[in-house]
Amino acid sequence: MTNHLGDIQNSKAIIIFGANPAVNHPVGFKHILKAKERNNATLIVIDPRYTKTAAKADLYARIRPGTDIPFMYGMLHLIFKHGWHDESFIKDRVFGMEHVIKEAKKWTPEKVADVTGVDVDTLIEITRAYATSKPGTLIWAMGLTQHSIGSSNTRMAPILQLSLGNMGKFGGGCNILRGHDNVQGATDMCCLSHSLPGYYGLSEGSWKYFAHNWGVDFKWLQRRFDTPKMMHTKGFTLAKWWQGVLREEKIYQRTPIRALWVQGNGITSIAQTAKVQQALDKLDLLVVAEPFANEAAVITNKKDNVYILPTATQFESEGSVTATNRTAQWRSKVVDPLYESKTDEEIMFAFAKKFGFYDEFVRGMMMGVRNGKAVKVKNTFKWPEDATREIARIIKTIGLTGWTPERLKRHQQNWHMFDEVTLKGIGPMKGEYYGLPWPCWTEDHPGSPVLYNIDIPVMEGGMGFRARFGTEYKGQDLLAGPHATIKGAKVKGGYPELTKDNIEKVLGIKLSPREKAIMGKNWKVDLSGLIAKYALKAGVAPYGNARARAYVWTFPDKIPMHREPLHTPRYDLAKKYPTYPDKKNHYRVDTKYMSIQKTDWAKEFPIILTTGRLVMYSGAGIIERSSKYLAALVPEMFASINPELAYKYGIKDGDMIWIHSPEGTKIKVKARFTYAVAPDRIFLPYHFAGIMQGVDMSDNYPEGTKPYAIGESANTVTNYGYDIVTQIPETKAGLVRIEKA
Ligand SMILES: Nc1nc2c(c(=O)[nH]1)N[C@H]1C(S)=C(S)[C@@H](COP(=O)(O)OP(=O)(O)OC[C@H]3O[C@@H](n4cnc5c(=O)[nH]c(N)nc54)[C@H](O)[C@@H]3O)O[C@H]1N2
Ligand SMILES: Nc1nc2c(c(=O)[nH]1)N[C@H]1C(S)=C(S)[C@@H](COP(=O)(O)OP(=O)(O)OC[C@H]3O[C@@H](n4cnc5c(=O)[nH]c(N)nc54)[C@H](O)[C@@H]3O)O[C@H]1N2
Ligand SMILES: [Mo]
Repeated sequence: MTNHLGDIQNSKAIIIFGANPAVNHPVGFKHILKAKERNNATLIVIDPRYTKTAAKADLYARIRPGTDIPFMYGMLHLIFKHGWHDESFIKDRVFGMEHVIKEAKKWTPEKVADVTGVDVDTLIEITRAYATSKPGTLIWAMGLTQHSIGSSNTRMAPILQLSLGNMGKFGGGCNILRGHDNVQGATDMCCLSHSLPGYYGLSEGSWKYFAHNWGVDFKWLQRRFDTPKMMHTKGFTLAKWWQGVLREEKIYQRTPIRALWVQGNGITSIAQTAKVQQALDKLDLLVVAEPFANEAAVITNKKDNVYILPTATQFESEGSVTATNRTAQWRSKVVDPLYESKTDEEIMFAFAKKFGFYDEFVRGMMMGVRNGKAVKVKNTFKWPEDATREIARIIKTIGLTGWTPERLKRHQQNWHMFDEVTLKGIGPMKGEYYGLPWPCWTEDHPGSPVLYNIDIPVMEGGMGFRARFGTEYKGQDLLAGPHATIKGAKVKGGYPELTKDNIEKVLGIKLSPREKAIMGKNWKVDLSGLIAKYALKAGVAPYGNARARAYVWTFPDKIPMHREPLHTPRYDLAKKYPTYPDKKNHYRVDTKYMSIQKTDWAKEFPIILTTGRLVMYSGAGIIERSSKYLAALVPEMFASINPELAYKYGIKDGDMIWIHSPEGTKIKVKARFTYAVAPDRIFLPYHFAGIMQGVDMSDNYPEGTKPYAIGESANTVTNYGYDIVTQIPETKAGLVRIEKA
């Protein structure tokens, strides 16, 4: 999120692509409703389904899944044609918009209507309403990301905002509504397979920075890997770990995956559940550390070496968590862990002890900084405070230096002393923003509630775009133009990211020999804190002030391009807008694109499948299905189906139907009539598990753990397909065939 939920109350227009906050973020949705009521904001919803969010919208477009890029190009076509764009913003703060303008010219409203299914008048009406009411905020969530072109979608939306000058503005920005409690924190800590915490890459330099900060020998870290090269190689992702076991597609590591340790994932939430089941069966060892009876252990027929470790919940543990808008919250324990359950950290510590690396695992929490170097400063640690201190000490990239446990606890104790729209502190909290939204550059910095805002000083949360990719590309300036000076900054216009070598020149200062001796190489690894200190003194952010890149020379598509889903109902369009060639070694496994799309699947599987969420269930659903009261609200798995489509197949409301996927898998679920979905598509919630392709797995639940509701998993029939950059599964745009059961 570049802005935050309260800030949406400053918006004059709100456009939502592929998110259903009325259901999935009902508390946050109140800010959107307030913007409507108090600010007379126009609410626009783009969704293949008429959702509860759409029901509150002024304008709604029923888009075909996977065609948001054409829709947004259609908007840009009109924006540039009518001169609704922000010329000076683009000139000073954007790189490569001319390439986008060229592509947008091709997307006439008629062409967009053909591809997206949204009629010309609706596109025009939506574009005019959005482009002429500023500031406008753009919201998205899983409807944009869960596609083979998900990463292009997530570039396209900011480009739309950049064209209108809506970035770095109160009431503007891209507000991506995140998922789980603390999912932003989990991402920031990089519970991911291709980066270190804080988005530091896998280069030797990054590993050495962490080795130094953890007080461990780099060589020791290197020896944890099969070969030194593997240390710099992306790992498997959650989306396709099972291919590491099954190896039906070529994998790029010496040995297959033989053990799976699950700590906080439902497993049936992963696409290709039938393959997941096969992989689980084939494992040597399966461990789930869980508060509930994780259905990974239920859908497998594996009879030995399956362990369920009772794990405490968030209410039985303490520490900092990060909210969707980059703010930190301190959370206190409500009760001690119940029965024999242990907290997540206790389990991890026990694991580290058993495998002989406990000392290395915890040493980072006993380190501090002396003379710009990380050194061991004590012999014991205090959980969780010292974990938070370790994070604050190391993570410069996103500016977590200011997140000390003491500050976070003060915010927790003063919840009532902050304004909900500005996040500004009142009384004892004056001068700080609630939750110290990152970047929070130093212990004196108040946090940054709205990213990339150059209209306020850096000491009040201002900054430009990060100068991450050098100062120029093929002779063109990548730094911000002369009119994009951050308010109050000593440095005019754009400037590069600060390093030990350039800081004196860029800021016009003179460092003492001692300062030079203790300063880190650049702002990302400067443990001395001097770079941040001098940057703030000069009124600039340490990471530079550059142009946002609309054109990215390192990506598969330099500007976002429409590519049809792998399983498209419009085979004619797949010829015109083909997917990528198959990709070798995509997170250690060959991944199919064109070899899937070359078949006209729609002939046999003519119905579009999209999946998503219900308000009373979450994720894989085991938590809520274990509650008698919540399970009673939706006791059975179902498919939302338009009566007109159902009629064609002789299906009545409440009938059981089989849904078949191109993968050869099938599920048996109840048909539920609704006009929310169009007659060419069905919708499945993905919160059920416990029944696999018609087979009831009830006997596999350990005694007393069977939830009140079980059902087929939607992911048994979601289609094969993965994003070209992130590998997120294409669970929002597939094809199926249905029949009456
Ligand atoms: N009650 C509840 N709340 C939750 C969760 C939950 O499971 N239950 N999960 C949490 C998590 S982890 C997350 S990530 C968030 C997700 O929050 P959302 O992204 O809002 O969740 P979804 O319902 O999966 O998808 C949103 C919408 O995208 C639409 N959509 C599908 N395909 C497309 C497309 O191609 N284009 C467009 N424009 N729209 C499309 C769907 O019809 C759906 O209405 O919710 C969080 N909140
Ligand atoms: N078809 C389809 N599939 C999807 C999606 C979709 O829209 N459509 N959405 C995707 C998205 S965005 C997401 S985020 C995933 C979500 O999918 P999951 O990550 O599987 O979501 P949850 O069911 O919330 O899983 C969390 C698990 O952690 C356990 N747990 C809860 N608290 C704790 C704790 O404190 N410690 C430990 N160790 N465990 C705990 C819960 O019991 C639960 O089993 O699903 C993805 N899958
Ligand atoms: Mo999510």
